[in-house]
Amino acid sequence: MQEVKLNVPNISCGHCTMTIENAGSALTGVESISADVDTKEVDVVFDENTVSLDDIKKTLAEAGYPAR
Ligand SMILES: [Cu+2]
Repeated sequence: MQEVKLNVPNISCGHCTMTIENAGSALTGVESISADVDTKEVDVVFDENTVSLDDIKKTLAEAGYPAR
């Protein structure tokens, strides 16, 4: 299991955090995902044998929230 903190500059409200969390947790291998509107950070815990960090970043970008 691996944990990363992503910086996602365009988180602006609670709806954004919900969109990110829903998109991320729909990915197989993502154990937990939590977005913070104040810090604009997304904490992701994932199984690196099942899903790659690139896949997670791609999914978030497709949802409209590219990580920096
Ligand atoms: Cu928003």
